[in-house]
Amino acid sequence: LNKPSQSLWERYKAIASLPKRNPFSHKGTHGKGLLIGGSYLMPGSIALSARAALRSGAGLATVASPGSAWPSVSSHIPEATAVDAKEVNGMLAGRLDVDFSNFDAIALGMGMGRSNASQEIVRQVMEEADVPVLIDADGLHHLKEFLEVLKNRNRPTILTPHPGEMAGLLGITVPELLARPFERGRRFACSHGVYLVLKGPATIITAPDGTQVVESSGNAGLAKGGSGDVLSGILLALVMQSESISEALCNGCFLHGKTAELLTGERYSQSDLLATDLIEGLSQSFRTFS
Ligand code: B4P
Ligand code: MG
Repeated sequence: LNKPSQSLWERYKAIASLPKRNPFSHKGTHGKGLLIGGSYLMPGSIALSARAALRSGAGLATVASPGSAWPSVSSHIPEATAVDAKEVNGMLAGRLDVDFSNFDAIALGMGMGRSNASQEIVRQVMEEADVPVLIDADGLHHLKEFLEVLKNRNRPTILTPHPGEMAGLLGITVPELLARPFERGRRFACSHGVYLVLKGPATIITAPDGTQVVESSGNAGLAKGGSGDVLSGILLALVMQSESISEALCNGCFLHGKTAELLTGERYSQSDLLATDLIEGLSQSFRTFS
């Protein structure tokens, strides 16, 4: 590895690089995102991600989830469209009959479940989708089985693990990872050619060339189920609206964290903040920072 390049993401950088709305734009200008995940017993995750993507400026959010989960998903995000997907025991199964080239980016794995039958979809997306792909949550669990596929992709791949998921990808313990998170993250991102968003109170964003940026906004209000799903939706939207993947990832983590800070300084406390509050609070962040 060459000499590490590390920096902090700061408010002025976010203000300079957050996407601006063009008065002559249409929904295609801002990106059509495909979100793959959700299951009968876990419909909330993918709904949170889709709603966060649309609240972060995406032009269109299309959800591929089991039909049995769709009524619940759509009741939380009526603006989303759906594609038909096969399921077994309430979880995605087999291949998706979708033309991935109709989308500008894909987010995969939130609430998907860990059924072996769902693994085929993760492999299909990695092998066939010629657009940026973000993988989170159960998608990372499936990806562990065929990491070698990462090197064959010629479009950006973004992995967004929390330390538990990252330790799983590396086959080490969480304390081993957290003893050297920069070095471990950098080696993984460089050797697999991926963008890595290693989440935590200080999130480390590593590009495939080893460049690392630390984004440290946010607070323990985010330490609650669902906040990671919201981040995935924000990142999907910003990736579709930005020239630079690294900037999009830094800005997404910044918006996510700053929204928690704004909300817990006003209406909510760190104890009662919900992921859904975070999504609705995004409008305050956009008004403040862009
Ligand atoms: P999961 O079921 O995997 O948790 P999750 O659904 O991924 O939650 P979510 O998607 O909402 O949050 P995420 O962390 O992705 O958890 C299952 C098991 O995994 C747990 O029982 C545990 O054993 C293990 N696990 C989970 N988190 C772990 C961790 N951190 N270390 C070790 N094991 C873990 O995203 C949360 C978001 O909030 C991120 O953006 C993060 O940066 C932010 N955030 C969380 N706490 C924060 C804080 N104190 N300050 C600032 N930001 C914070
Ligand atoms: Mg998560």
